Amino acid sequence: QNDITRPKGYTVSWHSNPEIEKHHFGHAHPMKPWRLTLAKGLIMAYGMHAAMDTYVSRPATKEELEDFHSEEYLDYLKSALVTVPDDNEIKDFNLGNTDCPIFEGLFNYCSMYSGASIDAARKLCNNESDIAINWSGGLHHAKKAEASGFCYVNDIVLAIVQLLRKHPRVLYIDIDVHHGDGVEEAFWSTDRVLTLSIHKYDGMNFFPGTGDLDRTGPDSEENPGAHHAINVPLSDGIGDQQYVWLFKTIVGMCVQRFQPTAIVLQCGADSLAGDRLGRFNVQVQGHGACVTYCKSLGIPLLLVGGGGYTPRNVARAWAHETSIAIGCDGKLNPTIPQHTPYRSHFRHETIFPTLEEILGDPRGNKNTDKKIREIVSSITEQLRFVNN
Ligand code: TV1
Ligand code: CA
Ligand code: ZN
Repeated sequence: QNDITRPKGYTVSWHSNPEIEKHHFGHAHPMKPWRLTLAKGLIMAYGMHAAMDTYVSRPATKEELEDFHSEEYLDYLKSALVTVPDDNEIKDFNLGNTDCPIFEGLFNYCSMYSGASIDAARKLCNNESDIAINWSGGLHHAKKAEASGFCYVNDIVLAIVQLLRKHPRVLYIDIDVHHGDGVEEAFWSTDRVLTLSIHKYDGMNFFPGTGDLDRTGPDSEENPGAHHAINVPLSDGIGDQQYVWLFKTIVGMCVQRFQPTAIVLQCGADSLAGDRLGRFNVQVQGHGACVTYCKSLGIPLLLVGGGGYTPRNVARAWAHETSIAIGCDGKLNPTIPQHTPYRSHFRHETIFPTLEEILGDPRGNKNTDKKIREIVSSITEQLRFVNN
């Protein structure tokens, strides 16, 4: 049995609101907010909530949302009527297409997940929390006045804006399989935020089509943001060994050069093996090792969710990462990465997975060790220009 107690010497806060999970993007849309219900089911079945300060988050206010988004965009988002998605029509603010449909309660959904990230950031600022968690956040593609890739409001940007009130330097790390373009763009011209995204890159063949290795910040050396964007473009099929080595090596170098006073880790679970949209072969263990490494740095840490399109794998990853945050990983019975989730929490699934299905059909690894080393040397060169 599990006897889960509060971690000694530090505090973990969990920010969520059951309202968020009830929204639907529409039939066949890969983004399923009910994956959060699955994750919460596992976290609570293990008794992990007893080890955290749990907060029911509130919707972000208009003023808070305007810290990043334009008033016109927010007004439109609030008043947008449910429409039939139509890709051929060019819509205002990139809203109402197949990726970003207008659905029932859309504005409520956006303000709720954003409120949770803002609350989480404030807890870190007040020193009331050392690791703050919002699995409903992490929607990294949203722009100032534009929805993009299932993201409407950029809760990460809003949370970082809160952190910057107290923290001189914030390191943003993004392990979602997609490029964290919205966050990168928002802090493109500042040297107070170092953005690092690891993602699949294949030119315009993989969304959003940006994030090549040479995308390092504004071209002008006079611009303070120069060199403060780091991109790690990868090919299909990368596994735990290469991924975790890359993560620790690059994050280690970034922390040494940049000396962040707070870290935001976007834990998009679409980088896991077997994801419906992703192409990587990272396991729950490898994904979790990234969280373990960030925690070990002893810097205030904000964990947010993101992508993740095979719901049972998303739930297993975020439950496992919650256990890492509170320090009970490896002590759970059954251990999350190995066990097949039990029926009651997976009643939405019609087909029960075999172990092979959970681990993902072995995708051929297209990433050579040589290429991985080249990425590290290029970023080593880039970081010579970053100092604090
Ligand atoms: C409705 C129904 C929408 C089925 C979208 C996959 C669907 C996709 C769907 C889909 C899908 C994308 C593009 C093409 C841009 C478009 C949360 C016009 C089976 C953070 C967002 C990916 C990832 C967007 C978000 C991408 C995140 N892929 N079926 N749409 N062009 N959009 O390629 O980073 O995880 O796929
Ligand atoms: Ca990424
Ligand atoms: Zn993604």
